[in-house]
Amino acid sequence: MTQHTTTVAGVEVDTRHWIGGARVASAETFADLSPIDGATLGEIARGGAAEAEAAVAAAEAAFPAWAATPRAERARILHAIADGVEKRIEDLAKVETLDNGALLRSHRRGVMPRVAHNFRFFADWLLTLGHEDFDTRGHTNQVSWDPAGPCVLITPWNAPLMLATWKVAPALAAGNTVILKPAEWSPLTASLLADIAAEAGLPAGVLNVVQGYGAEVGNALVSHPGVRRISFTGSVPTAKRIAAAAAANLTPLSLELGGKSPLLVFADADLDLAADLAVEQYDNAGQVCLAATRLLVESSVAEEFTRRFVERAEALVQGDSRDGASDLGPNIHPRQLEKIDGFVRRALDGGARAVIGGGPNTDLGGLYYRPTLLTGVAQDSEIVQEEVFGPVLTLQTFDTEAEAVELANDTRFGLAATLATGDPECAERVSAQLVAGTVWVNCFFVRDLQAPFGGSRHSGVGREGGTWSFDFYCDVKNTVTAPKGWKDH
Ligand code: TXE
Repeated sequence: MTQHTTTVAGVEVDTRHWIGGARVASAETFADLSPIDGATLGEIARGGAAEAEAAVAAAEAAFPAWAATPRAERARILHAIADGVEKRIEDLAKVETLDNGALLRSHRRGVMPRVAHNFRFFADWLLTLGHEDFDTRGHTNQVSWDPAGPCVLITPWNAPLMLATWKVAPALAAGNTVILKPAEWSPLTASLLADIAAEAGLPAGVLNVVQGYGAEVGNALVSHPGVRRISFTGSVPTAKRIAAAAAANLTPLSLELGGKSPLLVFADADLDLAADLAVEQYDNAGQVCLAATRLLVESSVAEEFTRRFVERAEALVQGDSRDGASDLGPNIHPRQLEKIDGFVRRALDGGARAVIGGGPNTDLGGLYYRPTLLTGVAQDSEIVQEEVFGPVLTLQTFDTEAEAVELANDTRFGLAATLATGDPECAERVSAQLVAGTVWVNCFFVRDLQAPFGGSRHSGVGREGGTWSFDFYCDVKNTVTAPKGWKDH
């Protein structure tokens, strides 16, 4: 008989879908492996067209009542979900760590509290959304934020619950119903979220979770005409497939894709800070869309910057993500490790030099890749142009501000950029010329949920965060009312 639950780090996780307030099995399953030691964590339901159909039907059925639920009540339930997340931080952190291999200490201290905050933030923001009223020749214009309908949210494996709830929370707050399809390499915490939401009193069918492969259930969901919004975080090729499917139904979509972001280090920068910022780019074993993987350093300080960077990078401890001493865990999957190593091998064959790293960590075995810094790389080379999504940075030098900007902007991406400089005017000038959704000056990863978030060019379409999220997840309507007694046109 098929097992419907699995126990991971002492936590019971249901491996079936969550559709219309009930657990639903599939005839087929797929194995979910831990990147830490390759152990099978569970056999997960492998959804297809039938499960997609059922989930959209459940979301459509639940929509009218949830959309009509007063905002204060929706906000109350979202806060109750946040309470549930906070109560289960330890469970969520342990399960996520085994499932995607990111550090247990960051899941505990940073990520899971932030998951709860995602719900609290959008619950509170919902209550601030006013009606925008204005007058046209005595007529009142009233702009309202109407819920759009069922939303399909497709999420990746690098920060599974964080990225899922960053979409789920505003979609629900806005009065929509949701079908969440987590990545097949990290499906577990989405299932726990379904439990938490149900316990918090979220009505059946308002949040549905379907498991399975992108090309199967994912494709069926994004192609469904009943879906009113699609929000996706993942790779560029998949985004193009989703956009093509959405086009058939004119479904509005928001795409948050990869990057090849620069860190510009100017000669007047605090070089210790710059080196700290650069080493931070190895976080989550480099599997961060925002990572500034191209270090662009002013020639006059390149040698000293490199010395300080290498000192810090060599002090990083690589090991089991559950160990509090580890700074860097494994990469997610054997395929991802192969992909990372392929990029590095081709760069080395093409004449690049590995200042540090340059291959898998053979002392540890498994999926650990050594933090790598490559120099001697050409601007038009693959390693400078393509997202590696592993602990691999390149270093190039520049001599003028204009050259720095030119190099920074010369990829097809435009997600983020980081500047290290002691000159606020330089920061202002350079920031104004960069193509990026977010620019950080002398800092990195500081992120407020009310700020717009997203990328330009191939890094994405649209912005989410604060009002931008409600813009996307709502059908904004203008109602024009004539004054009393008005007869003429
Ligand atoms: O991503 P995919 P993959 C980048 C990163 C990484 C590369 C490949 O460079 O190396 O993408 O990762 C679902 N219809 N990023 O292959 O395919 C899939 O099931 C509907 C950057 O894992 O984009 C999963 O849930 N859904 C990134 C999700 O899409 C489909 C984070 C992401 O998978 C689908 C992750 C389809 N046809 C990877 N095909 C970031 N922006 O942070 C797949 N999916």
